[in-house]
Amino acid sequence: MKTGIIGLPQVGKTSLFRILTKAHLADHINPREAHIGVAKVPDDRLDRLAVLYNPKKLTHASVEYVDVGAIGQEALKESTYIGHLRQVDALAHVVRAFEDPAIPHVGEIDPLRDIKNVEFDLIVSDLGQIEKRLERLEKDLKKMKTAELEKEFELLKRAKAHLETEKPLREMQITLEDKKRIRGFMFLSEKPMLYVLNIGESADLGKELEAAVGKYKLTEVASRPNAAATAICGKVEAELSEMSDADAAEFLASYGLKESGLARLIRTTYHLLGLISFFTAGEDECRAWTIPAHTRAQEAAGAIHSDLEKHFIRAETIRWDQLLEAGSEANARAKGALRLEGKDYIVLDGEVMHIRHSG
Ligand SMILES: Nc1nc2c(ncn2[C@@H]2O[C@H](COP(=O)(O)OP(=O)(O)OP(=O)(O)O)[C@@H](O)[C@H]2O)c(=O)[nH]1
Ligand SMILES: [Mg+2]
Repeated sequence: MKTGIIGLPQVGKTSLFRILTKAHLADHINPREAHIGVAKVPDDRLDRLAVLYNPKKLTHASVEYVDVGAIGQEALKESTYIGHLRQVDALAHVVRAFEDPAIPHVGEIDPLRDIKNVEFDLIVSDLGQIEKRLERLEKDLKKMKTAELEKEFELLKRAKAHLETEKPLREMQITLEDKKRIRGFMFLSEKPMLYVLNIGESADLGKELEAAVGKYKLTEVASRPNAAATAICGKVEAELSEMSDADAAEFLASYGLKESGLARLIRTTYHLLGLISFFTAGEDECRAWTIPAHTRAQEAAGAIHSDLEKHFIRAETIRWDQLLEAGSEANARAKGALRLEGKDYIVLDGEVMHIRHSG
């Protein structure tokens, strides 16, 4: 699962990418080149399971981020730029809210205006693609009418009308079947969107971060379908990422923060992508596995290994906190807290599973 970091020039995209992925990029990187990196998904539940098992290896879930460079009508006409963006599953739009006269910005600090402008660029790009395809389809339909081509034609006409009202495709009502039909186009405005407000430093950062989405009037855009908003302070996060865990905790507390904005941002991305985690726990390894919400147990087993899916018999499962409460698997089993579930069981976020198989 990949998330593309987009935004206007000089809003803090690359800074965010560096701290998210702890990538040590060279100082003189080419801003027009895409950078790809992996971020660990912080998970307190897994950390606590690891305390119980003391495993040789601890593996968190991860999400990939791509820093594609500044967005704009021109950039969106470049095939490599748009190619990178099409590949991603979600977009994180970094919006500048920090004041700094030394760093240029298009006019006053106005996150909502920037959001509308970037949204508009995405819409224009999708419209261009749809218009081209519709022209082609019209010609093809004159030669030969098939039910599938007609359906695609109708759907694209509807998408075009929707975009012409300046609304992104992620807000269009669409059946699952139609969603599959247009998947191949990888429309930009269809991707789930996380707005990331990059706010300035302040003594009361904890409160400022909480209040930022409301303060910059993003509550409405963030409540739309397939969208969310979160705030970070890039400057503080950059300092945090250089510290030891103990120093970081003290630093966070001094700002009135419980966790880093980054941890929250990664988790929000994860949820926006419709992903959940289940765990496997043992003395060798404690590990988080990523699956889409509403996944059946048998398919979930496939996230670990395809053989486990093929030879699936049952899943032994328990919620992470129930396992911790029981103190050990043996205790949990004795208490009857360990359940045996079949292949159609819908796995829940935070369950610990053992897959029984005949492989
Ligand atoms: N004051 C302040 N400056 C920041 C913050 N985040 C980034 N900057 C500065 O803004 C400048 C641009 O940061 P980048 O992370 O390179 O921004 P970008 O969006 O990747 O820029 P382009 O790729 O050129 O579009 C740098 O000088 C950063 O140090 C912040 O939170 N506060
Ligand atoms: Mg950059």
